[in-house]
Amino acid sequence: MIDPRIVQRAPRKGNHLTLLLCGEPGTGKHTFLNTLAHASAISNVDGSSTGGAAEDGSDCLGGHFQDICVRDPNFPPVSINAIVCTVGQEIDNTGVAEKIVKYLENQFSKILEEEIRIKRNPKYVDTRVHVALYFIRATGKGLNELDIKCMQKIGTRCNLIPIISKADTLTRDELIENKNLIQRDLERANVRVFSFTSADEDEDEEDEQGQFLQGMIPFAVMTSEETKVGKNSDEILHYREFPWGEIIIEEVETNEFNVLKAVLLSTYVEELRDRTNHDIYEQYRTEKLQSKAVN
Ligand SMILES: Nc1nc2c(ncn2[C@@H]2O[C@H](COP(=O)(O)OP(=O)(O)OP(=O)(O)O)[C@@H](O)[C@H]2O)c(=O)[nH]1
Ligand SMILES: [Mg+2]
Repeated sequence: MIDPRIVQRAPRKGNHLTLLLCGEPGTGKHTFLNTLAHASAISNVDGSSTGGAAEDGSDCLGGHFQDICVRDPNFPPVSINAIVCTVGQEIDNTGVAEKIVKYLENQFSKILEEEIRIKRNPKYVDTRVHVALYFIRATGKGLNELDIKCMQKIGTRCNLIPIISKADTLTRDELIENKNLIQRDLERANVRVFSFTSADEDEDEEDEQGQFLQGMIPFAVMTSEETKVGKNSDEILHYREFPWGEIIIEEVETNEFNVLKAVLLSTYVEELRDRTNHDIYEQYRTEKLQSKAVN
């Protein structure tokens, strides 16, 4: 179900997005990706720790790379390069945030090198990450230190969208309380979160939508890998079973996964790419070229 407040963009050819999914172990990163993929299963979803952008061995992020093409009848097709990175699984987590940022910067550095080449490589593949989804444990009240540190760093080099996963494990009141605590912690720590609101005040309709989305941060999502075919044979529905019955992920009105899905596959896909290119990469580029000029 698509929220009626979300305006869809007209389908575009060649929609593409590079997605980084970060968070503590077991926060539902792979399940999110599977649900987003609109497939009954993605082969190799727990995939190799190489592949994709890391094939040249220069990135050493230790993430899992996954390429998917989302063919959901409700949205234009989008091809997604996903990198799934688990944080907080080591006893000593110092350096994990830096490692992620290094990965993000390495992709910028590659394109910068390409740009200043006299003869450009026509086959150059742009591996810059357009959006980082940061998965926050539903049961934590607010943010822990590692989450704050990682998000502070990631937000400087990527469009960052925080998510509370497994929202179905909280009551409505618990969810509201947890959202408020996370919003407070994000603000206190000056985490740079993706802004949905338009700087252009003329765009009233979009700004209403932007404010609606901004107020939703962190998005509270429920996802599942269990699937069945919907009424239309091209429709795949994800469900989660409970002792009291089952829920269809796509049909739960309060599930903000459905809103986030529209954001990623349609409404903000271009904006995420544009901001990566024009704001975040541009800032990196200026810093690098200035530091070269000084040295
Ligand atoms: N109740 C509930 N469980 C979920 C949800 N999403 C995922 N899970 C379950 O949580 C467990 C972990 O999910 P994964 O997707 O493997 O988590 P992950 O973040 O990829 O974990 P790592 O690879 O260890 O970092 C699985 O048993 C999922 O079925 C959800 O929305 N609600
Ligand atoms: Mg996983």
